[in-house]
Amino acid sequence: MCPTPGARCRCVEKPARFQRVGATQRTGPNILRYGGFIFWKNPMTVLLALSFLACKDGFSIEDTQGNTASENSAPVIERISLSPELALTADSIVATVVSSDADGDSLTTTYAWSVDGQAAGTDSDTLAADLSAKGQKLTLQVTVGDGTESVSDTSEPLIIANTLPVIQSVRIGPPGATNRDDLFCSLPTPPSDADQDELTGTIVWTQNGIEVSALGADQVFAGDTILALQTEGDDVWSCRVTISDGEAQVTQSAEVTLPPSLEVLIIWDNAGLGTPGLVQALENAGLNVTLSDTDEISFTGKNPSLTNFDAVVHLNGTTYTGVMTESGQQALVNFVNAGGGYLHTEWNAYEVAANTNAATLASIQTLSRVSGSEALGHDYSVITAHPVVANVPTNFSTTGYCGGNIGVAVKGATALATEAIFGDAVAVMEVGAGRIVGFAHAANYQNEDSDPSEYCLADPNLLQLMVDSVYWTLE
Ligand SMILES: [Ca+2]
Ligand SMILES: [Ca+2]
Ligand SMILES: [Ca+2]
Repeated sequence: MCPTPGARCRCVEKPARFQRVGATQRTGPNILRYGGFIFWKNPMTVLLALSFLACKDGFSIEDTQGNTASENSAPVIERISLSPELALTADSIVATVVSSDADGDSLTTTYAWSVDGQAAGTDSDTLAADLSAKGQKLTLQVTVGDGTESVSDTSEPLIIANTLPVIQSVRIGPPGATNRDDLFCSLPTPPSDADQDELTGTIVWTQNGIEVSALGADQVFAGDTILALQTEGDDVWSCRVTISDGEAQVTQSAEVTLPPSLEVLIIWDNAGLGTPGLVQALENAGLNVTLSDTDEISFTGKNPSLTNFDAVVHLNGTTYTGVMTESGQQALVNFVNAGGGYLHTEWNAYEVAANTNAATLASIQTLSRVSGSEALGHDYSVITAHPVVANVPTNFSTTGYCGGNIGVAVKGATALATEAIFGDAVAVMEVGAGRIVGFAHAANYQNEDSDPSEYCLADPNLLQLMVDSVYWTLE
């Protein structure tokens, strides 16, 4: 309005300091309506006309005495945006407000957040993360004032989205697992969810890329076990854990490659009788077992070659009638000196004592001979703590026929167990880089007419001793 009623008024440019930043040159009429400068002669016309006089931005009404009107332009809220656009439970929400004032007035902004329609009580451009959670709807009402007038506007609603569960890591243990170990898949840190959603999960094992079920415990959060009997040397095992919060799921895997199985050669006295049971026991313990091409008497060191074997089990029971070839004996001695494992049974001591042709074999025998024995049932006692005897009772009896050597451990060997008739019945010795375990029992001797349940090699404690012996020789 004209500051002096009835006076002549016009629109004049405001002093530059009041203009909006960015205003440059203004051209054209300064009057918003009725363009051009206006002088009014008729007072009635002036009054009527002045009620319509409005100046463009940056111009104010001034009368001919230089008095200016106090007309205010209200601030304008141009934009309210909330970020992040994909907001999660753990996010603080930040508002960006763009507002302006045609008069260049300094502006104050106030904020009123609401969460699901309830005032959040925060007058700040930031809503703290703990004031909102998954699924809640946020709006922000902004009020901008220029000291004279204020205007309000409300943001578009923002709904807090689901946060994925978190799996920190998946692990397969134990460290350095072999095919003798149960494999255990676990989450060292429990899975979490920022929304506190209830979590469910699955574990899927694959063996060389093929899905298999665990035979052990099946608890995603407590861990899942694959039993050693399900594993083989060179296996690649993968454990894939999937955790769901009901809306979305995450997956993480661990993988382990088992070392090759150890290779064991059985040089047999009889490939039947108790030998298949021994093969089975060794294989169940994770060993790869090969039978020699011939019986032990005919073993030459080339049927087969020992090159690819980690350990040799030498059964010399029913074949007491002959001594292994000299080249076979020498191959075994070389094998042990080079670090191979060697298990021998009787009648090695008998042949060494009775036959000069067995002289080469003598250097890898742990027992000397006084006499021999044939009996049904034997009573063993562990006398020295050792890995070889760690998994059998301190005292145990066998019920089958185990003919055997009566004697004592040779110089340099350590007796681990005795038997009531045999004397020293299990003895260990290290030769060169190799390890030897000798047994007084005579493998398949005396079993040709036995019921299979009476085979010496059917005895579970003797089989356990032989399995543990193979592993000890290869530690
Ligand atoms: Ca203003
Ligand atoms: Ca969630
Ligand atoms: Ca023999």
